[in-house]
Amino acid sequence: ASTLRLILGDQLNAQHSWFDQPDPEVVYVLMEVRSETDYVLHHAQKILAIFAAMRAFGEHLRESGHRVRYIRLDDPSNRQSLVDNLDALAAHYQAGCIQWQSPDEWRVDQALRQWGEAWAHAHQGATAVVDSEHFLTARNELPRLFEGRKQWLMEHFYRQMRRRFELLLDADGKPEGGQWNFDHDNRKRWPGNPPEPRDWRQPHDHGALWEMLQAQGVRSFGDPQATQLRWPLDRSEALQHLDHFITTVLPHFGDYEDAMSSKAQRLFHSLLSFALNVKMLHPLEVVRRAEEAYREGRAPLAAVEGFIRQIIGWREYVRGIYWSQMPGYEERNALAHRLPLPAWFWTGQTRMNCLRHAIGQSLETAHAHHIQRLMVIGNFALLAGLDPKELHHWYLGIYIDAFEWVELPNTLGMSQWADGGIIATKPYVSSAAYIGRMSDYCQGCAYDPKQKTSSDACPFNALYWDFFLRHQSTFGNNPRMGMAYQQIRKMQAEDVQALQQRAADLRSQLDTL
Ligand code: FAD
Ligand code: DLZ
Ligand code: SF4
Repeated sequence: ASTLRLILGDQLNAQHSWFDQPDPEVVYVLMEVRSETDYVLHHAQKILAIFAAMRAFGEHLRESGHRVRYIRLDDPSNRQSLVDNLDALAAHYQAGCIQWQSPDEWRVDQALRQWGEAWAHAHQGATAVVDSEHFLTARNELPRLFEGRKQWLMEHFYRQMRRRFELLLDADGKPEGGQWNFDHDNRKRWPGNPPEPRDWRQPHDHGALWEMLQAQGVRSFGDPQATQLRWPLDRSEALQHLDHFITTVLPHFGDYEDAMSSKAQRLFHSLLSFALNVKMLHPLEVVRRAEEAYREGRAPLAAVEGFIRQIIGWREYVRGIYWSQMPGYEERNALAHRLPLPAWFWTGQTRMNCLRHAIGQSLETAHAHHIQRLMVIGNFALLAGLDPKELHHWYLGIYIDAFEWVELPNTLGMSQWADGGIIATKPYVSSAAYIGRMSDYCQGCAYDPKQKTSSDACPFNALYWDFFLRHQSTFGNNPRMGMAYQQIRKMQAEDVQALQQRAADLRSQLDTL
């Protein structure tokens, strides 16, 4: 009897030990299915890039001598769900054993487990779940690493990872440069120089794939760029992207990590999240390359440390949070926020320049960098009181790198405080002052960043104070938010009332802003 091995669309890891040796008894299975295209409304580029990368991976396996069954979306035999197709394939290949790599999403993990149990029982077959050989920590490791601690601080986790993988340590095992974290060096405004790196990535023509998706009625949004898709579609392209980032972009990553500009999109971010999340690149190879650039004097410590922290720190940490909180995490709504997303989330058509730019760029490229996601879009959503689950679906759909294990904790936890503060010790909110400091968005905005209550006042300002007023019972005693409440106590009653009135007006007409 043969063995079937399922490979999911975000498991395109050519280095996996599964592929060490071709085995004529083993059939590798990849499938394009409606259950995966339709669980949320996706950006067109996300579907195109995943399908194109899956197809390239199937080809690569075939060329390496493996047996591959690739089910295309429009294949007449396609039953359009992972488990229904597995049923049919198991019968077709008279499989005695079905194997899969640990899925990263709770929904898929559950579906495969339940199906596998029933199938093994009915057919006296065997199933096996193997590690995806990608992450640096085990799925359920986080609670143990934080045992006995009230707050699960990322920084604590990060230092353990630095030690465990001996990254940026000096000869005595102390942190390179005498400190673990150089964040305070990484908050510069971008003056327009050095110039944003030119987009050198090779465009791919996926017009035919796009036509197939349309003929099949797959719904999506955003600019497909079907004839010039620029995301890396196999490991060798991903390695070229990594090379380019390390040699020409990383040196400036730190300085402008938090900067935003209407004259730039990616600034000095790596654009590696898609390649990492579909497992074309291993996190350790990426961070070792960055460390090497520092050791050889090609990139400053603050940039390299900041970059490494995102990958061995935040990325692994949010995954641990996800698995410690699922199922049910997506239902959390600690601040009881219920407003629907304004229509301009789908068009970018708002007069607020920061949001027009951040959302417009997301629709155009399926990417926005961290501060755009957190301090423009997420910040506005939190201040306005948008429904966190609806927002979660929007983030899960729009970004090229969005997979639930990483998107959900970032959106619902870090950005919306909807988990009651597991990830963020205080909500990430700001008025126009922060956005004005970190970007040029406010110049040339229809709204005035200095005004609070006039009809042309920046909406962030009144919404900011109203947020603290509305949530005084939750945050009033939080020492990290004492400053804001102190300022409120100093305000005149009529000023407070004017802020609240302006905020109520704004919240009642979000679509028109
Ligand atoms: P860089 O800035 O170059 O960073 C390098 C790498 O570090 C990234 O590729 C990514 O793998 C990792 N990284 C950085 N920040 C984080 C973080 N907070 N959590 C996890 N990994 C991180 N990242 C995703 O990969 N998928 C998502 O769906 C996602 N959703 C987000 C939603 C919100 C509301 C916020 C605030 C952040 C989200 N992030 C998500 C984190 C981060 O914004 C992206 O990883 C980053 O913008 C990807 O672009 P880049 O590769 O150029 O990143
Ligand atoms: C995101 C996505 C899409 C759009 N389509 C597919 C697909 O057709 N087949 C597949 O195997 N995977 C797809 N994916 C990625 C999956 O959603 C991802 O594997 C799960 O979220 C598990 O993490
Ligand atoms: Fe955004 Fe307000 Fe600045 Fe306009 S004035 S760009 S809305 S922060």
